[in-house]
Amino acid sequence: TLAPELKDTSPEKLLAPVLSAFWDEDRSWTLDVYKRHEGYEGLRKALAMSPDDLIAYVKDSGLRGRGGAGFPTGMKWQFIPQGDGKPHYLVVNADESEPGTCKDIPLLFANPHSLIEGMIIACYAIRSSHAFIYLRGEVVPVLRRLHAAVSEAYAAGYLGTNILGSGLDLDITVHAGAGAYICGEETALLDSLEGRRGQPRLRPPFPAVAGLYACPTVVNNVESIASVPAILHRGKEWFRSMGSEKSPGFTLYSLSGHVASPGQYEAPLGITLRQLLEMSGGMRPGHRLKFWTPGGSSTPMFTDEHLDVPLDYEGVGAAGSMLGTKALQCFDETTCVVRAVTRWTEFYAHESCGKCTPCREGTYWLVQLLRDIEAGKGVMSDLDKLNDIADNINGKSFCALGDGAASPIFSSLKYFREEYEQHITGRGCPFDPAKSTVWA
Ligand code: L3W
Ligand code: SF4
Repeated sequence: TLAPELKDTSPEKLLAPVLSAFWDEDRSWTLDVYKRHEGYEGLRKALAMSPDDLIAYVKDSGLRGRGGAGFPTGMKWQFIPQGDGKPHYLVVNADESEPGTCKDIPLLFANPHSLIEGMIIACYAIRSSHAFIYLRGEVVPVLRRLHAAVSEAYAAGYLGTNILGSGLDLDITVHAGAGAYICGEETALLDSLEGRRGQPRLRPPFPAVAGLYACPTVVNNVESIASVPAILHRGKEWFRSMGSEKSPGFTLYSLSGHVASPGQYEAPLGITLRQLLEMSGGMRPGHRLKFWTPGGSSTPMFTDEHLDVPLDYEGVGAAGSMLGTKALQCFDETTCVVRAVTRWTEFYAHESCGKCTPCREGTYWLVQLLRDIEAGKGVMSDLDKLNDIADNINGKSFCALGDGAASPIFSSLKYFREEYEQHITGRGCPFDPAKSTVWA
């Protein structure tokens, strides 16, 4: 359900970039280059509105969170109580760690000012004077770029006191995490930011009511906030002219795996994997698509039968998965699905924070079974056991990590049960490891 003007599926139309428009330009991360590309123009428009009108504007644009859940951004801002006498906080979740997900880090590396401008706009809307960026700790070059960009913004009067004469005061703190996947879960992130071990909190209360230091807090993904300046500058109608009614706008799709040209592809929501592959050069030469994830390993996998599923929240949902982070990991026919699922499950078992029993024990048990099956030591009843354990994790865990761990088990058994059975009857993996390039 692409907007009418986007029925024109020429590459120029579908890939007209916004967030990634000048990533290839020399010193794209600097304030000078950003300002040459309409930088900080959206902020001027935002500051001319009242905070309430600004929230309504972002709500009307239809922008939905790009961190995995697709929650309406303007509605999240509106949840922040007003006149409560407490400080309000904006926290940007830059703890990108989901397997396959790799859009926020390149965005921050190449264009950090789009995030900073979006943060100033968001803080004006929710009446916050202190914002945080919680960055995945391993990406030191991005940390340096962010610090440099924040310094540039202070020097130019976009941060600090009385920003652009508007009366808005704002400080931004850049915080590097210590590399735990669970700290991408918003409440674990807040605990970590407060100096505690990152473990999820019970919700409700949601962060909008009691977040950082028990104060009203908006937690948004990098890409969500970085999309806001263009919406202000070019208008909500422009944003709504892309994508579909319920999933408007543009977004970053991350193509990885056995594709000819892996990378970030910016396109309207609702594009299909077939279109993205056609435009990006397809699978690697001589190979065909076997399975793929629409939004990282936590989203149920798809097969080559799903190439025409519109990649928006409704389209992917109707086909039985989630759009998630739009991390399109593509695997060809040389890939052993049992091996892939084993590696993902090892990741979840390693990253489980241990707070709740279904996830802590269940992911460990799944790994034992999968390793046995892969090594040719499995028995047929293991397949029902896998399903049963995943069923006891899914919906019964404390946070979404548990559900994410169950996803690849369910979907791989749904589409590739025969391949599991081959491992059991053939007493080992039927794939030639020399030909499979994944995770040697
Ligand atoms: C106030 C209410 N706020 C919901 C807010 C909530 C949150 C947002 C979405 O997980 C998914 C997960 C991963 N009052 C509210 C409210 N909110 N009701 O809305 O909440 P939720 O619970 O739907 O999702 P979540 O906890 O944010 C995100 C999936 O994304 N995922 C993971 C991606 C991984 C990364 C990464 O590596 N950094 O992003 C991929 O698909 O499984 O289902 O802000 O507070 N009544
Ligand atoms: Fe921790 Fe896993 Fe439970 Fe989430 S589901 S709280 S990661 S043990």
